[in-house]
Amino acid sequence: MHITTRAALAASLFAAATPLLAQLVTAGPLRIDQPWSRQTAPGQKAGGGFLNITNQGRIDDRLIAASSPIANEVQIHRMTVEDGVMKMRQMTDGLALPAGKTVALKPGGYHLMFMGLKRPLELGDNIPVTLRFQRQGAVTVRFKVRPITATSVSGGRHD
Ligand SMILES: [Cu+2]
Repeated sequence: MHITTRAALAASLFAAATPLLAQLVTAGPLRIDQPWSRQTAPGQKAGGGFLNITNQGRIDDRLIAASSPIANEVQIHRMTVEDGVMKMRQMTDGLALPAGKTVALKPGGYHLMFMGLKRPLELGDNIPVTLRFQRQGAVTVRFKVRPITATSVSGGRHD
């Protein structure tokens, strides 16, 4: 009984880990790791984008904008708790990428928001997204679409 359960658990962990092999892109001193998104329901107009960005250089950089053909607009967001309520805020000045540090964009924290989706994000899609950095310029990476159950963002809404 235990063995069966453990085998099933191992199998599900493996399945969950597989998409993480996705992609590593470097742009000068910037290393962009594991860009991913979540599948969306029909009619859903916004979706989240997640990735890790490591600045391996000695000079700070900044993610200042992003765009994608699948959305009218891609915004940089931050999840905050205000009066006990989770809210998402647009970071209009972009996201600082300090020298020597990794910044994680993940559910519940910083993330990209695909606003005005032109079609649903489907499992297995690789969405092209162009990231624009203050120093490094534009870099296009592909966001792998993972199952909606991959993680759960608890609450959060756009003002
Ligand atoms: Cu958001």
